[in-house]
Order: sequence, then C-alpha cells, then structure tokens
Amino acid sequence: MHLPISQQVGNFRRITMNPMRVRTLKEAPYKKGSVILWMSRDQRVNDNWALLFAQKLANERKVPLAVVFCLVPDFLGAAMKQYGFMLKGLHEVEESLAKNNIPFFLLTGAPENEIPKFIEKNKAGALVKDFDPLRIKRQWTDGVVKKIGTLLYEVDAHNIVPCWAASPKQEYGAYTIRPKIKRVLPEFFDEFPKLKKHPVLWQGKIPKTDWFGMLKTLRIDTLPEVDWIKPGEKQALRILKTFLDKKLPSYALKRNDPAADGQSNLSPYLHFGQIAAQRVALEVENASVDKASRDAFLEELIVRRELSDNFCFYNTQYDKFEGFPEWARKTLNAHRKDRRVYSYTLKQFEYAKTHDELWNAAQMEMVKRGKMHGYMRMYWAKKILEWTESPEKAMEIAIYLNDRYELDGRDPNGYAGIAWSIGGVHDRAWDERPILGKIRYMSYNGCKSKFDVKRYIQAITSL
Ligand code: FAD
Ligand code: FO1
Repeated sequence: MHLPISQQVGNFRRITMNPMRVRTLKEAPYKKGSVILWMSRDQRVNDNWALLFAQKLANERKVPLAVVFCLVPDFLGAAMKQYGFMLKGLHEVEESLAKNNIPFFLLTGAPENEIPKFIEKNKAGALVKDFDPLRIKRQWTDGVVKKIGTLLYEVDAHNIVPCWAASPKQEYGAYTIRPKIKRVLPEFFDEFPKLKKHPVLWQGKIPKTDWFGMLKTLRIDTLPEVDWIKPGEKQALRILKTFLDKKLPSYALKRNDPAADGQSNLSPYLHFGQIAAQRVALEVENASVDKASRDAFLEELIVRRELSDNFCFYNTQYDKFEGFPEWARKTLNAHRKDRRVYSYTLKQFEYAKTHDELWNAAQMEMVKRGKMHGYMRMYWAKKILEWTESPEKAMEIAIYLNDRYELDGRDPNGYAGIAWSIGGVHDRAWDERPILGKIRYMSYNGCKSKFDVKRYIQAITSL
C-alpha cells in the first residue's frame, strides 16, 4: 500500500518518503471520497511529509485533497502573542495551498467534534493527520478515532527519524538515543519531493476564511505579539539562510553565550511547523562550514529535539514530578524539608521580582521577546526549584511561565527541558547539596565565569 512517493537513487539523496513514517490509526473498508489532511503540528506547505502522503493517497484514488485546521479556543495557556504568530503562518499556508488546487478549511471548536463533522459532511474517503506526542493532542486523536468511520493515517512529519522508529521505549538520555538515531538516520534523511498542483478539483463550496471573525472564538489573553521575529514559511527560510551564512560557522563557540546572538532563532518556526527540521538539517549538512559547528548544531536539532519527543511519547507524566527518574524523586524527596533561603510566589517570579538580577533579566527576556536564550533557560528553571516550596510547585510555575510567554512553549522540548532542569530527566546524579539534592546545580558565579553577565543584563534592560 505505502510505496515510496518516488525514488531517485544515484549520487543524490533519495527523493522519497520512507513508509515507516506512517501509522494506521484506524482501519476501515475502502470508501470513495476526498482525502483530508488534518493539519496541526506541521503548519506548512513545503517539505511536509503528511501533506505529501495525503496527496499520494488522493492521487492513487483519483480524488480531491483538502487541508483542515481546527482552531481551538484556548491551547495550554497560549495568548495572542502565540496565536497571532500561528494564524499569520496559517494564512500563508492557505494562499500557497490555493496555488496547488488544494482548499484550506479553518474549523473552530473542539477537534474531536469538528473533524468528524467535517469528514461526515464532506463524505471524505480517508483522513491523514500529523503526529504529536503531547497528551492533549492524543486526546483529540482518540476522540476523532472513536467518531469517524473512515481510514485514519498518522504521519510523523516533525521528526527526521519518526518517533516510533527512533526507539520503542523511553530513553535514558542523549547517550542512549544518539546511536539509535544515527543507525537509522540514512533511511529517513531523504530530500523532499515537491508538492504538485492537485489534479482533481474539490467539488463543494470553498468558503473564504474569515481571519478576523474567528478571533472572536478565542478565549485567550491579549498579551501582544512581538515584532522582532516575523511568522510564516517564507520568513522561516530567510532566518535559516541568515543562520547558515552568519551564525553557523561560530555556533559551537557562541551558542552557550547569552550575551552573543549565536543561536538560530528557529525554535518558534520549528514549534509551529512553519519549517521542517529535516529541511534545516539538509541545508546544514550541505553548508561549507567546519564539521565541529555542523555537528554541534545537528546534535541539538536532531538528537536533543527527538529525545524530547521520545520523552513525551513514552512518559505520560512528562510534566509531573512522577515523570522524573527514580533517583531524582528519591533525592528530591529527601530534601523536601530543607530550609529555602529564598521563597517566591508565582507573581514574584512572573514580574521578575527576585533578588537575582540575572534571573530577573532572563524572565524579562522571555516576557518581552518571547524567547529566552537557551543557556539561561537552564539557570532560570533550576532557580525556580531552589526558590519554591516543593519540586511539584517548581514544575507548575516553570511550565506555566514557559507556556504563557515563550513563542516556542507548549512543546515537547519545553516539557523535557524543564524536567531536565528540575527533575534530572536525561541527566545523571551530581554532588549532593541542600534543596536540589543530587540534581545538577547552576550558580550566578558559574554564569559569571562563562559569559559577560553584565552585558546580557544590560541588553535585556534596554529592550
Ligand atoms: P538553537 O541553538 O539554534 O537550536 C536549534 C534547534 O535545536 C532548536 O530550535 C531546537 O529545536 C533544538 N534544540 C536546541 N537546544 C535544544 C534542547 N536543549 N532540547 C531540545 N531541542 C533543542 N525549546 C523549545 O523549542 N520550546 C520550549 O518551550 C523550550 N523550553 C525549554 C525550557 C528549559 C528549562 C530548557 C532547559 C530548554 C528549553 N528548550 C525549549 C530547549 C532550547 O533551549 C531551545 O530549543 C532553544 O533555546 C531554542 O532557540 P534556537 O532555536 O535559537 O536554538
Ligand atoms: N494546534 C491546533 O491544532 N489547533 C490550535 O488551535 C492550536 C493552537 C496553538 C496555540 C499555541 C501553540 O503554541 C500551539 C498551538 N497548536 C494548535 C499546536 C501546535 O501546533 C503544536 O502541535 C504543539 O503545541 C506542540 O507539539
């Protein structure tokens, strides 16, 4: 059934889709009717394995193809800051799809109701969806599976090595998943075929999307959008080009310096699926840059990122104390009653009112720019553990703030990053100390010895 989309083996990368990217979530007898792609995590037209697979299926069946996106009224604490970024990207998706004879439908409401209604109303023959390990997404999917009578396929369009192909279990750390990913990477690291103008036209009415009207369906906070980073697929490619030309050569040296602009800034685009990690990796692989920089970047983009998906996929308690490894729970339990020299409320953290100017600057970077530097994220989360009454409370506060203010929040990378910092996930035990027990410690003085703390604080203050 799932043959490669096309194959071009030679001196070049294969232009093909490995069938292991696809899982059947619901079997059903063949039914003639359109193929529908339920787009959610991978919000782009180019380099999208889910869309390419849906088109291949529609072509085999000689039927129309449509894309639906279901806009939910609130999503894990996201505000206008993030919804605005997403909706502008989706508007671009609608326009690019139209050029390919593929209509885009923006539904509003709960996906477990709206997707089955759409399938029923349009007498669709098959549904394709993109993969996401988050709990809420799985609940939506389970709801849809129960209500539809059509075939449902799931495609991992986000990871280079599909989550289920990378490993069948929760991995201990980068050191255990790295060799597994490396072993199978050549089987998945293919060039993307081009999406084609769809040959069979949609028969029904295609309503004009009311991009302003649907804002009324949202129940979200009005935190304003940021203007230093622009959304959308085209812009993502521009940011990638700037990164390749200007920052990749010094990535290994500068990525951990919050006072330098050494990171790619691709995370918001990767989070909303406005660019494929696989496109980024293909371009980095081909860049004429020394191997150390390329390897350092690909370690983050492939190994660390896919490790986060692995964690959320196989550990349903990914955002809870109960999701920490046993050694970490034990050591944190042993230190529950330790005296906290500083103890802050959520509001004090939120308004950056701690005694530590470096921590406050990191918090303000997140609030104002919507993107905290990667190195500061570790320090920021670890201090929340040190300055709250319990690890459970620390998790709650860190996740709340991360999901509310980061453009790239509400993502497996966020839950894994926070669980690493507070709960030793993917890390090892370190020397024992108060409150943190054997969880790795970070200090202001440690930061001072690594980068120009004053320069970082000044840069944030002048934002
Ligand atoms: P670059 O350094 O340019 O890296 C490129 C890409 O590699 C990133 O976009 C990301 O996809 C991946 N990557 C880099 N570092 C990591 C990492 N440590 N773990 C997993 N993938 C990584 N990342 C998010 O995308 N969303 C979050 O909400 C998030 N929250 C975090 C919270 C904490 C407490 C910690 C410690 C880390 C968190 N990270 C999160 C991971 C990482 O800090 C960010 O991905 C990175 O800073 C994003 O900036 P960039 O794209 O410019 O990174
Ligand atoms: N996915 C959807 O299918 N519908 C939404 O309305 C939606 C809103 C949303 C808002 C902020 C945000 O950060 C993500 C949002 N997503 C939505 C999901 C997103 O695309 C990602 O799939 C997950 O957050 C991470 O895997």
